[in-house]
Amino acid sequence: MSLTNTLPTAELQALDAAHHMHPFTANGALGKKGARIITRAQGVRLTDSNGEELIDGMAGLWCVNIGYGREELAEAAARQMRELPFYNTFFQTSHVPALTLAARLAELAPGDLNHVFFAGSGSEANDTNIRLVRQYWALKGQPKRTTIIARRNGYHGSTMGGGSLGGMAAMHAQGGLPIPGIVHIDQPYWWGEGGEMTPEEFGITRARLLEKKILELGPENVAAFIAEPVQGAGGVIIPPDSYWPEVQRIVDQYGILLIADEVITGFGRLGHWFGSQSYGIRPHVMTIAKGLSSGYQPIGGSIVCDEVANTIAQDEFNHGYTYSGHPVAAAVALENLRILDEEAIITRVRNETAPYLAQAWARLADHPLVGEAVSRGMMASLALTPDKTRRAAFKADAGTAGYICREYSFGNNLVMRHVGDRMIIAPPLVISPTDIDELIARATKTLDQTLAHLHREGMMVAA
Ligand code: PXG
Repeated sequence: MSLTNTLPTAELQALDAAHHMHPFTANGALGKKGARIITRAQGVRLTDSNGEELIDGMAGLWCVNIGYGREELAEAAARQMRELPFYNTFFQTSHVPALTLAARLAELAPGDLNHVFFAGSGSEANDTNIRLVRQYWALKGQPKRTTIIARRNGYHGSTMGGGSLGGMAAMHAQGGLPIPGIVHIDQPYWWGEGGEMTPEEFGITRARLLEKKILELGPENVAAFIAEPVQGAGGVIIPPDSYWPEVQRIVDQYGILLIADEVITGFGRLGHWFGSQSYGIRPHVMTIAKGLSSGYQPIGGSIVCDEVANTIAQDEFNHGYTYSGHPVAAAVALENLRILDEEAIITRVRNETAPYLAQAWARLADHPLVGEAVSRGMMASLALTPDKTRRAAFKADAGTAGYICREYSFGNNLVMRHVGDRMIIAPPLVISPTDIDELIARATKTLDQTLAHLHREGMMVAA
């Protein structure tokens, strides 16, 4: 049985509208418009139910690192389903896929990040991290160390824990977030918030907010700091070079734990296995998901250093998920890691395609609508602005221009997202220079159309 193209598009859209509640969506409005139905994919391209072909500039949702259509992963899943489709790892049992994947991750992860606690997603893994770091300090005889410092406009998932660690105002406005014991400091977003400072000065200033917050709370009450090496969902915010070294100094000085949320930056996106390696940071815990399986199966986890894991091991850790280390997901992840490694995909990103993308993308900064065009590895973003000389925001509500741009982009068969008035891409790591050229051509056309639209509607007005 095939689940694709069983019905005409309009009927699929009607069923979707009637029964399917989409995440992060005003479902009433989408129901009227109709969702775009994606039916198949190959390489970096998606096909929709009308037969249109799109370049997937977002690698699914920042996850399809090896690209679509890799038979080996389908085979790995089928083989594992036949052999052992499920078993748990709770009650003194283990299985080969989970233990092999844990060992492989220990090999790949830097330093003494040698232990893995599995989850089904990045959100679940961050919920694990909250309990893990608090339990660590409790076992160290410092039970008051419970507060976790995170950042505004960071994203760490959508569970109660993940959504609380995240600093998304729109999420905190709903459902009673954040939970107690989590506080936020400002992000290192120079273009939007740096004022008259140089990026380097601003990076130091924003890093020192961590120190200020630790001192305000009392270091004896602080468990950990969590951050993404590069903010993804927040708009691909690339921190100034001065930021991470100063954060590392502060974390070391006050002896708090550092959690690097590598859900997006892990598995090659920044040209190394982990973003922490790109920035030279030494986390105690890394959150992983997405690129771990290239999205072919839902799987996430926490990679934990010797000191934290050995301490946690002293007592029962009352935490876990049915699907922690799911054998099919683990088998698929292992096959994905094999392909990333043996095909030298990450090396190619670092030495060839990321520099190529960086050059091509940077040229978009010449466009009259673009205030900055930045990239790191296979993550890139543009700031749309009505006045680039002043790094100005639009008079219209944040996200109005960005949404218009996104609509043109989808119309041009390029999946490029907007976060407020920033446009973002994070294509599969296997994208070729020719496809990068095509992506840039569609993005340029999109910017031209958006600029014409904003002029027409009298919206090129600064706040
Ligand atoms: N941490 C980071 C850094 C993420 O980007 C999560 C945790 C949560 O992972 P799960 O697997 O629970 O979704 C993420 C997820 C967006 C968008 O709009 C980004 C994510 C998820 C959904 C939407 O860019 N990132």
